Amino acid sequence: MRTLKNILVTGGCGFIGVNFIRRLFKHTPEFTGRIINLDALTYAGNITSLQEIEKEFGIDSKPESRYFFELGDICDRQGLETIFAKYNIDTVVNFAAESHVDRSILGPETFVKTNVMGTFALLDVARRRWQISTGDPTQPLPVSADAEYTPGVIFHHVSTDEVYGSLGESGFFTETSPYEPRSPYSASKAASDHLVMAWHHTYGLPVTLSNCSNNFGPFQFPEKLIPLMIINMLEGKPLPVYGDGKNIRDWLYVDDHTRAIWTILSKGRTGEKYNIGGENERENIAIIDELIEIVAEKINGEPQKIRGTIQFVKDRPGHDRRYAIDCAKIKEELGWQRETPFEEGLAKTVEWYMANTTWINRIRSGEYRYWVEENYGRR
Ligand code: NAD
Ligand code: TDX
Repeated sequence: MRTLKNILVTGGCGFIGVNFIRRLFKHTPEFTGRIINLDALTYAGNITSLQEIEKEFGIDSKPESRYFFELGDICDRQGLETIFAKYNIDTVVNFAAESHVDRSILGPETFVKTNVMGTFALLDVARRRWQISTGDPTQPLPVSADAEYTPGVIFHHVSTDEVYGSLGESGFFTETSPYEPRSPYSASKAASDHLVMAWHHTYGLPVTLSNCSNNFGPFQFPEKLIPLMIINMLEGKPLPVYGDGKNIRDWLYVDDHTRAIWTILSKGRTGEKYNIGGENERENIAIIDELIEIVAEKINGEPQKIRGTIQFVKDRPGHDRRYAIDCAKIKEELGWQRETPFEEGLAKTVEWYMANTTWINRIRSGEYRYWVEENYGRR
């Protein structure tokens, strides 16, 4: 078991990052280290999602503080160098990314910048800080697959099942499935995965990599299918279904994903990649149908009336038909398995969005960005 002391979490103000940080502080007693959350606070980053953690564990940056926030971009090498030195970083968990497929189709450039160049910058700075050099520190580091690193350091990269492309009616993605990305988003994530593995094979950097299926749960930005549908149902707005609605995704409750990442960090083998999935395939239209039933029951409404707001719209270009994950490796090797049944996760998610209208309204009004402006000037 690795003991992780100073974890640099990138993109910690996004959906999965927030859930990960909350899990570590609230539900992982064996974690006694510090988290340094580096986030550029793009449209998807919401600092207010971690207010409670900041209050309890940030304690105004006193010596006993265990939570720190750094506003910055993972592409900024100088900034990364400073953070590595300031906090003596021994672990990186790289969540930071542009994550929405539709946005990648409209504007791919930031995807290449953050997902590819950002991951490159992080890898390179981690290598520079962690590789033990017996030579002249002003000279370039010796290149070797057997290079020595500070004991215990680990670089974990969070990736997606979308790198494997689209499945037909049968079959599953395994860790050895060929990469066949088809959207600008998945192509940029695939590139980042290749860089991570290259840094391991060429320079010996201790890395782990995970490819996860579709997550859902609290704090997800309402551009993604499940929160978008819940909010639109609650507000009586149309429910836009792409194409015929029969595209299949493998859904995983976010808590199960963050627990899998913690498991890999603690005991995953370096140089290995692990698939994480919910073994829970659903057609989009079936998910929407389940959500309609849950929402109708909770608001005392008529499912049929909500169903009437479904609108089949133009399909997403290059829309992958089916994803399905074989996660036997993480189950057998590391003992992880999904715990939250899909229906339970879905009900909890609906309840969360119903109870957190302030969070939703802040996103709508952009109010969560005031904090950035007040503290760092207008961006
Ligand atoms: P998200 O879009 O909700 O959050 C991304 C976060 O990264 C935001 O806080 C944003 O401000 C930050 N960020 C963006 N660019 C940055 C930059 N240049 N420097 C620093 N911070 C930056 O994403 P998410 O859904 O939480 O996904 C997190 C990671 O998990 C991503 O790498 C994504 O590819 C991967 N993933 C997501 C899912 C899913 O279903 N959401 C599934 C598999 C893998
Ligand atoms: O309004 C919608 N209508 C619709 O039919 C939206 C937003 C989506 N969809 C469909 C497209 C997909 O088939 O629902 C499915 C899920 O769409 P998204 O929520 O956009 O997720 P997806 O494109 O599958 O990608 C997600 O899972 C893998 C995350 O956004 C990625 O970051 C992750 O890597």
